[in-house]
Amino acid sequence: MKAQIIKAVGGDFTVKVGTHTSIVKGRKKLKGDRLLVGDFVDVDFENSVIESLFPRKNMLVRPPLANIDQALITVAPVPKPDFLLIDKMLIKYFSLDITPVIIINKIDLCATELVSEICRQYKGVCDIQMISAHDTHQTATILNPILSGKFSILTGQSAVGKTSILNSLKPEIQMEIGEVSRIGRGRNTTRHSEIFVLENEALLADTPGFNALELDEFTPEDIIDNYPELHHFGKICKYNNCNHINETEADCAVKRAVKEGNMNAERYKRYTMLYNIAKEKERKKYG
Ligand SMILES: Nc1nc2c(ncn2[C@@H]2O[C@H](COP(=O)(O)OP(=O)(O)OP(=O)(O)O)[C@@H](O)[C@H]2O)c(=O)[nH]1
Ligand SMILES: [Mg+2]
Ligand SMILES: [Zn+2]
Repeated sequence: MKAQIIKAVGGDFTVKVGTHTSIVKGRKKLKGDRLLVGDFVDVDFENSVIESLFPRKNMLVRPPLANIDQALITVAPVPKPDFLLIDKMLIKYFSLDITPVIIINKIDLCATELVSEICRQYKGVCDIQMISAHDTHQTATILNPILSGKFSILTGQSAVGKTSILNSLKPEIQMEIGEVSRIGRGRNTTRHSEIFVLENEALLADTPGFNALELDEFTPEDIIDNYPELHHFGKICKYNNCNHINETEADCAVKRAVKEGNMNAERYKRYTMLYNIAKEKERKKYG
């Protein structure tokens, strides 16, 4: 029977079918395929053993998770957001067919500046929501409809409140939360992966925070492909293979959109940076 792995501890896998969960083992022949939390598997429930693995829609390596539908990119007024990091996350999730949603958390702190900044830069790129994880009612009202029926992950910088959001949505679990360190960076409290089942078949996993992300495997074309604004304006560019950097505003629709305020200039500037880094990497690799 088809089931989904929602937790893995040692060789024990917790699998879910509908509202039913049970703990099973993996067949020895599956050793070659490492089973991940999020994997769909065929389970022989009589013998409590996983028989086979279904193909994955996508997977993350750190933390190891499979078949993710949606990423809640969490930001907060403290620690201060790193916009380049947000852009890199967006590129990565778009490339994996994971729908990103920016969650502005800690709006009980002074967040108006951050809210307008995020809206200015990311409106039209992805959905943006505002919550305070300390307000459980508000968090549930806003997030439950977004999470319904999908497997989502909480992701983002350390100490933005990812675990607090999970705790707010599922008060009975109360995972350990960390303090924001004095330099505002946090200290990575969350370490293991497990999927929590919320109302309306919503699946949610917390992930450890990070403060850096490398897009090592991304080519310059991948960077372009996973920047939605470039898709939009790039389609009407005069040049077929325009990188939207070298041509003039008269010819490049993207540059024109930036000049006319239709594409955010900071997003564009960071695009050129990421494109050039990927280009340089390609040059070094292929001479
Ligand atoms: N004022 C305020 N503080 C919050 C809110 N949400 C979380 N915090 C605080 O932010 C700190 C970090 O919270 P965590 O939930 O551990 O953050 P995290 O993103 O899971 O951190 P890592 O697991 O280290 O990546 C804690 O001190 C929380 O109490 C909020 O909505 N408002
Ligand atoms: Mg955490
Ligand atoms: Zn162009």
